[in-house]
Amino acid sequence: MNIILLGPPGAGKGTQAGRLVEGRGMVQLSTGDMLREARSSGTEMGNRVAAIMDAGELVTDEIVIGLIEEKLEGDQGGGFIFDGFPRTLAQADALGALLDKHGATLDAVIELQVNDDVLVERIVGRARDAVAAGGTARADDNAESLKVRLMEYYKKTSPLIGYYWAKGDLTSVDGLGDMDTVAASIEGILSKSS
Ligand code: B4P
Repeated sequence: MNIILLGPPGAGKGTQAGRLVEGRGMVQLSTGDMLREARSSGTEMGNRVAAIMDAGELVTDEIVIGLIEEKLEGDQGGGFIFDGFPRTLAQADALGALLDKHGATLDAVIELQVNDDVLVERIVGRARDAVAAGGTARADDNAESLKVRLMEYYKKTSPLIGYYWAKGDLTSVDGLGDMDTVAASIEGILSKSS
């Protein structure tokens, strides 16, 4: 089973993907994690994406699609969770073509719905917790970058809701509940799709 977790920054895509890895043995493909790994490795590509991410903007489709393409060559295990990918219509088209190429299907697209006030609270909370624990906050977890991240989401990513709805793949989930409640809603959807 291959699924997409869609939603604004801080909606809980990464959190819920982690639950699905534990509970269902699925493989998480987080483009955010891949890009953070690339930037910390100091490669040319990593240096290029660092400034874009810190400003809260989307990294180019070409780079992100290339990262996903590499991962899809690997073992499919219990199926893929696309966490934070696709984020643009071009990425959605590319994912469709890549899945076709591998003879794979997309089984569900789950949209996590959370309002802006709660998103801001969660991201600011994550930054505060990281500092309180003696670490450093993610460079893009600040009010200024978050404003850009939200604008990018509404402008470039939210059109994917209509795109997948028209294909009959989309289910929306209330992402405002606690983590266990959201996880139970997702499990309910996936057990119907499998
Ligand atoms: P991501 O790493 O994907 O980060 P995100 O959207 O901010 O977070 P997510 O929704 O996963 O929230 P999380 O579970 O962590 O992207 C970072 C950047 O990478 C982007 O801005 C962009 O620059 C770049 N990028 C990534 N993918 C790209 C692509 N495809 N194309 C172009 N650029 C791309 O949760 C956040 C917080 O909320 C956590 O502290 C968590 O504990 C808390 N939380 C989660 N669920 C909760 C709940 N139910 N209740 C209370 N708190 C909750």
